Amino acid sequence: MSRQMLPTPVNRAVEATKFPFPLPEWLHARDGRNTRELLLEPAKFGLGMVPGKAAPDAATTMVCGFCSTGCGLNIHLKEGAAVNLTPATNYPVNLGMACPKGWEALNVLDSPDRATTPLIRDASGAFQPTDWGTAMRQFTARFKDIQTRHGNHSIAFLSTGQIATEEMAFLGALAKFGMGILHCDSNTRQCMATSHVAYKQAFGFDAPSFTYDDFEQSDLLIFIGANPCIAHPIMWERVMRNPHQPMIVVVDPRLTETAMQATEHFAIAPKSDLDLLYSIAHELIRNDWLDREFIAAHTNGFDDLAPFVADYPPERAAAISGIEVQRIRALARAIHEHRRVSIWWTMGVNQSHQGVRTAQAIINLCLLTGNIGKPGTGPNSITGQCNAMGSRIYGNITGLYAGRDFLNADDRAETAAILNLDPAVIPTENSWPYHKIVEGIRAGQIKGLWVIATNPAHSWIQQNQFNELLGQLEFLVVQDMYSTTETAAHADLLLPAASWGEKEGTLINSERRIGRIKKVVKAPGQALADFAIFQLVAEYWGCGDLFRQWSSPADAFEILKRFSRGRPCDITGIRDYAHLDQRGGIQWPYSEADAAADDIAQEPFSNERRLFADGRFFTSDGRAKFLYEESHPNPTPTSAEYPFILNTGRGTVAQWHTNTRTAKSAVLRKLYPERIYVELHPDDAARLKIKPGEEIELVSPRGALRARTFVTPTVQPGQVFVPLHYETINQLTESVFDPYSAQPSYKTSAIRIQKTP
Ligand SMILES: Nc1nc2c(c(=O)[nH]1)N[C@H]1C(S)=C(S)[C@@H](COP(=O)(O)OP(=O)(O)OC[C@H]3O[C@@H](n4cnc5c(=O)[nH]c(N)nc54)[C@H](O)[C@@H]3O)O[C@H]1N2
Ligand SMILES: Nc1nc2c(c(=O)[nH]1)N[C@H]1C(S)=C(S)[C@@H](COP(=O)(O)OP(=O)(O)OC[C@H]3O[C@@H](n4cnc5c(=O)[nH]c(N)nc54)[C@H](O)[C@@H]3O)O[C@H]1N2
Ligand code: SF4
Ligand SMILES: [Mo]
Repeated sequence: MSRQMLPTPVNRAVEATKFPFPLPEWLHARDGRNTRELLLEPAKFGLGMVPGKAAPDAATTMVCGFCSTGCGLNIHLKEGAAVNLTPATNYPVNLGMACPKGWEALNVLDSPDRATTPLIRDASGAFQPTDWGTAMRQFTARFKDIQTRHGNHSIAFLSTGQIATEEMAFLGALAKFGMGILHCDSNTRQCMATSHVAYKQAFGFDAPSFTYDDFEQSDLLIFIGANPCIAHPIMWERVMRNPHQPMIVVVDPRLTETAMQATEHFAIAPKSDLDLLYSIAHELIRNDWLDREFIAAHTNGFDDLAPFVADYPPERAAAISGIEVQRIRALARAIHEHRRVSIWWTMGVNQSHQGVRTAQAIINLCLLTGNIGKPGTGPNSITGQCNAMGSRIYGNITGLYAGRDFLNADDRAETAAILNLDPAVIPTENSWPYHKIVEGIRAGQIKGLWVIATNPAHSWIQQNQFNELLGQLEFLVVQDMYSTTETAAHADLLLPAASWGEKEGTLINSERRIGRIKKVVKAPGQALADFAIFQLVAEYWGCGDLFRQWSSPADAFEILKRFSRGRPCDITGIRDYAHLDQRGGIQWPYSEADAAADDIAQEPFSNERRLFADGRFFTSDGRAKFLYEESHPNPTPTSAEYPFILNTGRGTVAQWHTNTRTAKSAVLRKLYPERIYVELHPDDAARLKIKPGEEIELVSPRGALRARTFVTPTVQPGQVFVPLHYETINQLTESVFDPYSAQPSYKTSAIRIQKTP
């Protein structure tokens, strides 16, 4: 790697932009808005300080277990145990940087509410500690009893994008082929389902094509519904290193930290992205700003797309999105005039009533202009959780391993052959998606639920309804590293899990890079790695013999290699875990042929791999598809009674989701507001006579919450923003889903605000 090791923002102000509006005292912590300062001067904030520990005698590198950036962290060891960490300078992802969560990753492991023994709910409703044997016997007896009385499909699981690929893959096999569980899903549904479906339909495989170097190679970067300054700060640092004086456009209803640092901010009306994107396609076609050669050679459907978007002139989009016609035209022209255009999207797109079509409208723009497969280009979905990508490919949840299909007999036969199983154990139908499982609980079809490494009682949409349904279950098992999560509060049985840093395996980041996690800390008490818990379940369930091959994470990795052979995600060239260490992670695909070529190459191995350089996609004819559909208005419009649009998302760089982990670090706690707050425009505050800092009530037909007001012009009038990290947030959200991906639309609920009585 010839890169400089330290961040050198070349083209933009080195000084972090200060938040341009006055911040109240209680929000000063939210100088975390000013995340660059946290990244560039971590010691100033007490990050990475572990007083009182012994001097290290060795170090090892592993990837961070929070977000999908997948930063490399050097773990400093004393006699094999972690004493401290620092961001790896030679890891191709982060080049010596980490955000506060990464710096504090070891410290959150040490907490009095770690689950250290299995816990069984007693008759009085209290948790009682027990041993693994008792817990497993109860697990098996209760779930089997439900299956006997209500049929195989009456138990379900909800899992995660935050455990190792080997673990989620093993769980998928165990539950679906060993335990007779059909219905299962994961929190990846809340997050990446839209991107998964959008890519699969357009490219024939769920294949984001980019590599992080593209952040540095683009001359026009467009971020749609993405706030990387807060959610993916190290990716944003890669943008800051871009030497091409890039134009940066942010499309977001809020003036986010990212928008503040961009060249242009398009303060779009919520959920009008599809109209905006179609109008840009309209302009590109009308002006013949197209890569006609690319379209002819590598795509299908252009002849139908052109008349379709003819109905979406900028005037129409302007009326809906609030973006002026001239700015829409100028953006189309900018896409035409720049040589390397990349469009990045995250939850502002994926969490929408038409998320899949919006993602595909982004893909269409790149296909129209040939901005794909080349450095600095691409329709690029940024993933969220550290291993959402692993769950998309190897979760064995919505499809069989490595992009295979439950409905396809050949795929089932191959799967059975690779696992040495009777094909009859493989379901011939698809699982219900998350929201159908929830409905299944309501309808009494699902009676038992196993929740692994996710906290839906906080994070699932329309919380009151969901939590009521948890109470209807006959048996709820929660497998978590802490015993005090909102979901654990409803559990009949809690299984204590070892966490990141306490177990082995691999994670796959946003740019398809497979990196290692390692055991550098002993798990507390009797907590076990999720992998080991699944092994116990297999034995107690009585199907252990089917899964002898899954004897360790490293063996599971070998199984995944076999599933990947000849597929777009081929990783047969990765020799073993040590190979991942040597190479600073490896991006898929990496076939045996790739590895052989690398081994004889004179040049140092290039650690940046892009897809589609040859214009061949994974569809049967090798062409990408233009996909589109009429845009529909947001199904949850405001009304006289509920006149505000509630937007939700990431609040600070120091908070992670439901805050089970990040609340455990004293340093992180200082970097975010302790109490829930709502961002409200000054005009609305004045009209409603709400003072800054006043506690107000937010009400939807589904629930209510109280929050402190942060009066700020970063939100538009008529819109409010509340971070998702506080327990009550999903009281207000409404069950609306994308029809293709079934991903919840978390960002556009109609609510009213009122003074507290
Ligand atoms: N610090 C921190 N980092 C994280 C996480 C965390 O919890 N904390 N979580 C990780 C995970 S799992 C994920 S999925 C990612 C999410 O990363 P992001 O998607 O970047 O984060 P969000 O804040 O959820 O949403 C992004 C933006 O979408 C905007 N938005 C809302 N509605 C619309 C709309 O209709 N159109 C457009 N164009 N934009 C809209 C919001 O205003 C918000 O600024 O972050 C990852 N990184
Ligand atoms: N309103 C609103 N709601 C949202 C969103 C939004 O933007 N707005 N975003 C959605 C998105 S994108 C996401 S990804 C979800 C996230 O929602 P969740 O997945 O529910 O959130 P987390 O807090 O990450 O939950 C992970 C759980 O796993 C536990 N855990 C951590 N490591 C391990 C481990 O190794 N093993 C085990 N067994 N347990 C472990 C943690 O303690 C925690 O309880 O939230 C969604 N909810
Ligand atoms: S940016 Fe993401 S992967 Fe990197 S240190 Fe922060 S949380 Fe970890
Ligand atoms: Mo997510």
